[in-house]
Parts: sequence; C-alpha cells; structure tokens
Amino acid sequence: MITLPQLYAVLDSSVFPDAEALCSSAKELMAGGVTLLQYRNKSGNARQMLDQARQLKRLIEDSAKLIMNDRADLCIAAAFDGVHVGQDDLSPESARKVIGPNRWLGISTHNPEQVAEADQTSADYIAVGPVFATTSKQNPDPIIGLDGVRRARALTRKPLVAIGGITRSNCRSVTDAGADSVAVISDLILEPRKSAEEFLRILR
Ligand code: TZP
Ligand code: MG
Repeated sequence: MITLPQLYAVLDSSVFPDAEALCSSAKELMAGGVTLLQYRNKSGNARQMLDQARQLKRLIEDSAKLIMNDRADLCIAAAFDGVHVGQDDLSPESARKVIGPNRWLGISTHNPEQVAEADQTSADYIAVGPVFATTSKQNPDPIIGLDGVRRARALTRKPLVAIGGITRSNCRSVTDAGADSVAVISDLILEPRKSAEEFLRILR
C-alpha cells in the first residue's frame, strides 16, 4: 500500500501561458512542501503533452512524484512515476499493463458504485469528486459533498484522494470526512508556495 501526502497538487496546463510558467509554478509548489504533482492537459495533442511533461520531469527530477493525467503511454514516455485514469480512459487493468507493477495508478470515481469497482482493481489510490463546486473541469459529474467522501471512505481501504472545489478554508472538513489527501487546482494558482504551505499547515 502506498502512502499519499496530504496535498496533491494538480498543474493544469490551461492555467499557464507556456511550459515555463507551468514549471515555475511547480518549483514554487515544491518550495512550499508539495511532494506529489499531477500534470493535466485536456487540450494539447500527444506531442505537446509529452514535450511539456518532459520539461517538468527535467525540472523536478526525483524531488517530487509526478503523475500523468489520462495517458499511460505518456507516463512511460516522460518517465513519470504514475498515471491517473478517469472513467473514460484506459481501464485500470489496461493502464496497469502499460505502466507495470511499480508505478502508481490512480483512478477517478464519482459515485459509490465506481468506488466499489475501483476497490477491486490494482489501483494504488482512488480519487472521489467533485466534492464541491468546481470551475476547473468541463462537464463535471454531480457534486458528492462531504457525505460522498464519507461514503467512499466506508467502501475502500485504499488511499482516498478528494478533488473538486477544495480550498484552504474547507480542506480540513474533507480530511475529517475520511480523505487521505486533497487534490487541488485553483487554490494553488495565485501564490503556489504560500498556498501549499498553508494547506500543509492546516492539514498537519
Ligand atoms: N476532477 C473532479 S473536480 C476536478 C477534477 C479534475 C477539478 C478540480 O479543480 P479545483 O480547481 O481544485 O476545483
Ligand atoms: Mg482522465
């Protein structure tokens, strides 16, 4: 079983003008104590994604774990530490075949049935959400609330990541509901280092 850090920072490429800005945010996040980062790119083609991902990997080397969103193939090509798949990506078992036994595999779920199903896979962690309203995801699934986090907690012993609308103000309620880790896009954008430090102080 893996141990997740309490803060899982998600770098969404749409937030940044270029790879340089994305990398500079990653650097600030790490200075603030972040040790787990996801690279998320919903608009770029495979080449653009791989190019940015490699720049990120070069910057970070082994000082934080890097997770590729959606794409198991690009996880390998960019020498990332794991992949995060959604309900419309490769199935967990197919992604596992691509990444092998040692890299981390995460799966997104949005309701109790999906959590129970993900629990039976080789996924290393399960993400649930959106917990609260979010503007970072197009066509988000229905909000699950803190009750959704509690329900998920009761359905799996795998490490549980909560995502969607999580801020410094509400993160404690999310871990109190049973999440091991909070995944965040928006509330890390403006002042990455300061926000990360505050998240980690609140969650400690
Ligand atoms: N999946 C469910 S909500 C979400 C994703 C990728 C976006 C989370 O972003 P934010 O800005 O922290 O709400
Ligand atoms: Mg996905």
